[in-house]
Amino acid sequence: MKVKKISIRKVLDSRGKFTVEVDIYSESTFGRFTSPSGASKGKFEAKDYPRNSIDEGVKVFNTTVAPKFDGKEFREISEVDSLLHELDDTSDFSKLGGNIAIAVSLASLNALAGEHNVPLYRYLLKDAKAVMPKPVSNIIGGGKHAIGGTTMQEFMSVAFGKTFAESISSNVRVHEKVREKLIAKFTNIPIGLGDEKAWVAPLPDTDALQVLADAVKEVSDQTGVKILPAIDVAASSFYKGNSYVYKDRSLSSEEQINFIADLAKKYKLCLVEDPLDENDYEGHAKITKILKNESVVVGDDIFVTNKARFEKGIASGACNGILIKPNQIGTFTDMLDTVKLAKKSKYTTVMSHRSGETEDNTISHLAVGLGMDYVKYGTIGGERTAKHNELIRIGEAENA
Ligand code: 2PG
Ligand code: MG
Repeated sequence: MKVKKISIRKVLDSRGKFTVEVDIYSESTFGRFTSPSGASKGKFEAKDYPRNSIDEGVKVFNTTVAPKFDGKEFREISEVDSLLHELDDTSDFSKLGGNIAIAVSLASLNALAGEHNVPLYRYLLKDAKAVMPKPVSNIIGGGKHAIGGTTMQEFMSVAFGKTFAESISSNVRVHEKVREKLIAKFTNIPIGLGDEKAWVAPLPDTDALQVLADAVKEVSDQTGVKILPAIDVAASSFYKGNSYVYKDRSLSSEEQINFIADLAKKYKLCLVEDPLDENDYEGHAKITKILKNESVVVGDDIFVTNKARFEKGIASGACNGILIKPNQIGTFTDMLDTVKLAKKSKYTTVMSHRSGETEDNTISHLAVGLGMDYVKYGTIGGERTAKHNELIRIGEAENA
């Protein structure tokens, strides 16, 4: 692919904040990626923008990135990503910004697939069979995604339907069922939606989990589809002075491990994400040992899609699953290295959106193209349905 034109613009994300979108044209094709942005970011993620400023990022793109890309020939995505690392030799993309780097990287990947005249997931799979991931859908939320909601960030449902369409429609029914339950429970309090369009209600975490579990059971009984609850604790966001500070309790690390492990067993949680602080490898190893036959302990903030942090986790037995967010690490190739290591190490893989999203559906192609086990894309809302609907289309095209 010879780059004919590369450009950047600022567009809105689902929170109404500006984010960056990169377009790449070659002689015969076009590729685009629009970066998402997180609210509960891991401390060790790539920096979104140089000096924390999107305008600075646009400036750096125009002065540093675009002149190097214009007219250049790339055969593989690894060549694009090497050039990005040449332009920014920091380990956290603090010179270019991780959101600028990932927009260039994934726009290039989309263009490369276009040059081959195939959808991106097929370009990545080559001749391999497509296997559809299972959706992990946010139903009740709080933490940094909503004011006045639960302390834990996400209470989710995971449906195991025969097709992706059947699975996501089961999760949507759980979302509807929880709405009915919350309206019945809080007759005088308005119930709203958080950043990811999960329900927000003034519930203690254990009550929220009970409401979710009841809804999951009812929908599963009605549809015959297996559905399990799951949580993203996002524990770093309420770890203060060596304690996990909930509305109704404050727990030491040991107590937090027991509290979460008991919930996982009682509710048969399919996935337990970020149960402990992002620095606590030892605690993550302990809870993984307790739960390994019952739940997948998924590392998000602890690993931040970073191979070096993940290697340390594998060596210490921390987690048995990993969340993958492309903009945490800044290039497709770096992300791919982490996914390959996860598969080699038999970790469960979950492709994830960010709380601030756009209508971009590239991550749906990445999830199928790289054979991820689960996708975590919220439930409803245009920026979330864009990704689910693309998976429905891919499932139909592949008869999978
Ligand atoms: C998470 C994500 C997505 P954010 O913690 O898993 O749900 O949230 O994008 O705010 O980091
Ligand atoms: Mg998370």
